[in-house]
Amino acid sequence: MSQKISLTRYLVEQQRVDGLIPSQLRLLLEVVARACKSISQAVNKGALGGVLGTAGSENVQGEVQKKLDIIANEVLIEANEWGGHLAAMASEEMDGIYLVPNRYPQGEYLLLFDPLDGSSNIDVNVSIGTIFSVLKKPEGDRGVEESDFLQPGSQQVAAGYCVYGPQTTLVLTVGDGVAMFTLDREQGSFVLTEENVRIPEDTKEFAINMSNMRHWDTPVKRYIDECLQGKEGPRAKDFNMRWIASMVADVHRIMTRGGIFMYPWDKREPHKPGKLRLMYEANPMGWLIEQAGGAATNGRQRILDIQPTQLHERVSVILGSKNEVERVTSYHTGL
Ligand code: AHM
Ligand code: MG
Repeated sequence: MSQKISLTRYLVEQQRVDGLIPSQLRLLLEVVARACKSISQAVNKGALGGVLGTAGSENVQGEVQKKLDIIANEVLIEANEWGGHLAAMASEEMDGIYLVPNRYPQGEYLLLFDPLDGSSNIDVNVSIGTIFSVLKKPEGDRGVEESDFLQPGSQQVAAGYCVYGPQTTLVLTVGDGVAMFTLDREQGSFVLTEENVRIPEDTKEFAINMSNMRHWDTPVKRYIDECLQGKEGPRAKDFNMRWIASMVADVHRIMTRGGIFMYPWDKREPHKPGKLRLMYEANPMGWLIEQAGGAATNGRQRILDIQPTQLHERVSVILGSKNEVERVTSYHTGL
C-alpha cells in the first residue's frame, strides 16, 4: 500500500463514502481500538509491568482470572463508558451486564467482549487477544436489560479482534468484508495493512485440542481420523496441525492462510454445548470468518443463526475454510 491509511481515515471513509457506519458506531470502534492499544502496552510490559500471574479470583464460568484478564476488562470499560455511544456492555469477566452510569449520555449500541482471550498463554509469552461484538440496542426508552443482548449473531453491526503477538493486529468487519490494521508502535496508530481478506476455501491445516480426542463425538473423530490418514486415506492429502490455545491467534492464522478450527462439544462435560462462549467469542469470530468467505457452524447450524438464551451461553465451534467446515457439518447432519 503506497499511502498509509489510518484506522481513523478508514472509518471516516466507510462513514462518508459508503454510508456504512453511523458516526456513533465509528466513535465506538475508535474507542475500542484505543483500548486495545492500551491493553497491548500492558501485555508488552509483561513481568516489568507486574501484570503477570493470577488475580486470586474466579469469573462467572468458574475460571481463575489472571491479572491481565481484569486489567483488560477495566481498560475496555473505562474507555467506553463516557463517550455517549454505548448503552451497556457485557464481558466474559463480568457476571451480569454493565450499564453505562447515569452521569454519562446513553448511546444506541451494546458492546460485548472477551477482554483477553487465550488467558492460559499470558504468562508464557504466546499470542493472546481481545474479541468484541457490537449490537444495536432495541428501540424504546426503557433501560437496557440482559435480555436485550440476546440477539443472534446475524444482528451484529460490527465485530473484531485484536491479536497481541509479535505484531499487534486489529481485524474488523462492519459487514463489508474484513480489513486488517497493524499497530505502528512509533506513531501509536493502527494502519490499514490488508483489505478484502479472503480465506481459501480448501485447506490442509486443522486446529483442535487433540488431547480431548477420546472425548469427541463420532463425526469429529471421523473427520480428524481421515485427515490423519493423509495421502493414503480418503482425503488423499497430508494435513498439518496447529493449536495455539488462543482462539484469536488460531483464527488469525486462518484469516491469513486458511485452515479449520474446532472446539467441539465433548464428553468431558456433556451437559455443556462446548467450551467457547457464543456471544463474545463464536459470534464475532463467526461473522468475521463468513465476511472473509469462510464458514462457521456448531456442527448442525450456522453459528450466526443461533438464538441465544443466556449471556454466557457456550457453543460448539467449527469455523474456517468453507469446504472443510461444510464437510465436518455434513458428518454431523448426515446431509
Ligand atoms: P479463555 O477465553 O478463558 O482464554 O478461553 C478460551 C480459550 C480459547 O482461546 C482457546 O481456543 C481455548 O480456550 C483453548 O482451550 P484448551 O485449554 O482446551 O486448549
Ligand atoms: Mg476467550
